[in-house]
Amino acid sequence: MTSSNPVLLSETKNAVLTLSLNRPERLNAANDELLFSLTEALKAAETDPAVRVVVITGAGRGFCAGQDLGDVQNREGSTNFTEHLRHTYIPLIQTIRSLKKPVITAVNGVAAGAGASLALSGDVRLWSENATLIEVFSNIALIPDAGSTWFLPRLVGAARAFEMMAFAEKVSAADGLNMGLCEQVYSAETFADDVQAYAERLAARPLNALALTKQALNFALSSSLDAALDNESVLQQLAGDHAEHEEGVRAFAEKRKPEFGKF
Ligand code: T3D
Repeated sequence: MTSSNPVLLSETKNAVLTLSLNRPERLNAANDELLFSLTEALKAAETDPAVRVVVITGAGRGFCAGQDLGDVQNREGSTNFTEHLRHTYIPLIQTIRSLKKPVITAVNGVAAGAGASLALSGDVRLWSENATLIEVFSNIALIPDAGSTWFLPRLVGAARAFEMMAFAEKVSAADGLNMGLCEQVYSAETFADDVQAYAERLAARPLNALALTKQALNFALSSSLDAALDNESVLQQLAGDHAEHEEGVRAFAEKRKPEFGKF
């Protein structure tokens, strides 16, 4: 099923919802309409039984060039950055991180500023060989926002994150893979098909267990080992009580592949 909003294209195929940021002439730089549309589409996906995995990608040659600087220039008076972030990027990143379905960020081209934060926010990050990531904020004398200060040091360490943020240099796909900024790099020609195939493989996995796994990882990233161990024991109860678990165990005993897709 395909539907379109001028700034966000949406297509569902084989349980995979692909949301494409659609301001290609601005490398999908984000305006408020785009940020609100994306957040709303993600929230709708959470309760849509036809969707098991969400892919966020960009139309054209860019993934997302961050905040639309044209809009910034058109702002009247002094900008309330805190309010703007609280109404736009913060709910978006929180929605991605708490969504009870896997979110893949499929980085087809340049991801800059808040676009880099968005690229890093996925449960899985798949890059095209044409993808680049730039913590570009310091070029306009801002600090990294939309989660970059949380995601990046956890992936590359604080000193490396600081260097990337201070110099705003482009990271290539090959370097991004070596640094752990993405899980896979695919050829640009086959990128959309490779992302779809990966997403469909993920969609066949046990969705309730993956949602709880995501919840456990989110918790563990900012907790002590003792707290994480205890949280696992609580979430394991929720996984073990679900019909998916019964299906997995029965399939093992019957020497067949589990059919998680029906739950
Ligand atoms: O609430 C708040 O406002 C605070 C939140 C801040 C969050 C942020 O994200 S701050 C960071 C904002 N983003 C940037 O500073 C990135 C600016 N863009 C660039 O540095 C470069 O465009 C790129 C490195 C991303 C890509 O370079 P390149 O050479 O591949 O492309 P280009 O030629 O620069 O851009 C192509 C077009 O996209 C161009 O338009 P034109 O000349 O063809 O009409 C360019 O102006 C436009 N574009 C690129 N980025 C933005 C943009 N237009 C508006 N806003 C952008 N961010």
